[in-house]
Amino acid sequence: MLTPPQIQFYREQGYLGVENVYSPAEVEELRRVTDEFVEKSRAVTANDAVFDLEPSHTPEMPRLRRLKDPIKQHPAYRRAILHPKVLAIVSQLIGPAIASNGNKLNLKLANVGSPVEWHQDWAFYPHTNDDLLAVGVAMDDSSLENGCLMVLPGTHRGPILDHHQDGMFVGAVTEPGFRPDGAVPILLKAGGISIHHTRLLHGSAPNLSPHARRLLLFQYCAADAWPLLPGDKPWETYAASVLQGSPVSQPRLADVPVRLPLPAAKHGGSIYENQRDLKNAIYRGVTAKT
Ligand SMILES: O=C(O)CCC(=O)C(=O)O
Repeated sequence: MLTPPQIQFYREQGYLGVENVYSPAEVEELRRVTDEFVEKSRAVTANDAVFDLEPSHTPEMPRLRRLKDPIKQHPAYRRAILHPKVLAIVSQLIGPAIASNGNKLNLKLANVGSPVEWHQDWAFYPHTNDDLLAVGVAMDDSSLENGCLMVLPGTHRGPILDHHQDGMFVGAVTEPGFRPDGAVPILLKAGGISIHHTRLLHGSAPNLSPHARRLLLFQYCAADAWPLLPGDKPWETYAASVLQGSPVSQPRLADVPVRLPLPAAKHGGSIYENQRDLKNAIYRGVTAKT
């Protein structure tokens, strides 16, 4: 459980790192299962509903960039999103009735891991209130060298910046002159978690090191936060996403800033695909070995 100072830090700064949440055995299982998916990706030649590949991926040298919707791909990931310690921590921050509006595994494999340009998650999925956060499960020690998550403290209390380019959503901040000055890293040991508020500005550099940085990302939201852009079968999808507590049909409306991620990104799919055409990339030129 979080201490009152940790909760206060999260409320003020919009993020938190918590060590020793997953046991070494739990991390080991996640690594083993993930290695199996990297093996499977050898047979995959183009991005699909499950695999997102680094541009340099080949069958001989499989370079899986993201495993999409991991909780549907293997029970170990499903167990991880339902981890009692994590649900207890998340309950302290957004209340006991919790749904999930997404999950993914960003691999950032050694020497090739792609960067994630600066963005606010809320720009991708605005809801009726902003009691949403993302938990990152560190499957490896994460450091500046292997492309740990970087955040701009306190920005969850500020505006939602423009994520559009040439009139289309592009999945990254496009405000002229934006620089992530004052960014801080969330450094973690394997088994620790990062937590960031849905409106917090964050991004991460490419992995220039010989050490993988696999980060399992679980998005949690208060069960009374409803997406402003529901997908297919809105009730069924929502009800199935409730992890703790009961579904509610009376969303809570808060006074929150919203910019819709529309018109939709030219390259649909993962954030890496969305950000492909970004002109003012912060990490362009910071190249990893291939
Ligand atoms: O993998 C990372 O370092 C950042 C991930 C992220 O922000 C995202 O996928 O939305």
